[in-house]
Amino acid sequence: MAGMAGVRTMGGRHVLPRLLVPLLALGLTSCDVIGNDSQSALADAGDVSAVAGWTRIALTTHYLLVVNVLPSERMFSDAEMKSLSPTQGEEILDHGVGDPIGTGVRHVEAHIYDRSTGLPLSNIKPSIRVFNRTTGDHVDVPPTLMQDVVIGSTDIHYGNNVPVRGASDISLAIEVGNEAVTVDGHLD
Ligand SMILES: [Cu+2]
Repeated sequence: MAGMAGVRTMGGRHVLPRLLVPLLALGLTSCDVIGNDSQSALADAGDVSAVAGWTRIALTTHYLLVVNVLPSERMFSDAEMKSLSPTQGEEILDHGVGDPIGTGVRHVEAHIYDRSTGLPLSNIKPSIRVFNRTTGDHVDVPPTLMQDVVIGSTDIHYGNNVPVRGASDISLAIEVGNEAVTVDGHLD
């Protein structure tokens, strides 16, 4: 797992939430999707699902979403947090499922912010579905509430590990209440 630390940093994932306040201050009012491809330079490292990832930002009427597709990440239960004291991965906060990591598995997650307060939400149940436009398949992402074991509560978000093969164009459909948004991307 140590080799993945650099990938996470290169993906810029941990920087994005800090940009949210200035983004909101700019008064973004449309539903434009701002793409920010962050394909890793480590793409020759073998399993592409372990090195590629990207981020999208999207707006609905009431919510701002930061959506990430990342290499699979281990998700730890309360008991595992205590017994293992992990230094990398995600802490499960709602006793939800944490599906296994592995080859061909991606970590799909959505940080969902209330546009009126700028605060991340942790009391909702979004639905997250991955459509693979290349294969025609789709998979539902169990919306487990979690946070990075190092960053903590400022990283609070929903998602899970799900199998999504490489060499695919995908769409992520996310619903929060009766508001929905779709973001698109490619996985090598
Ligand atoms: Cu996550």
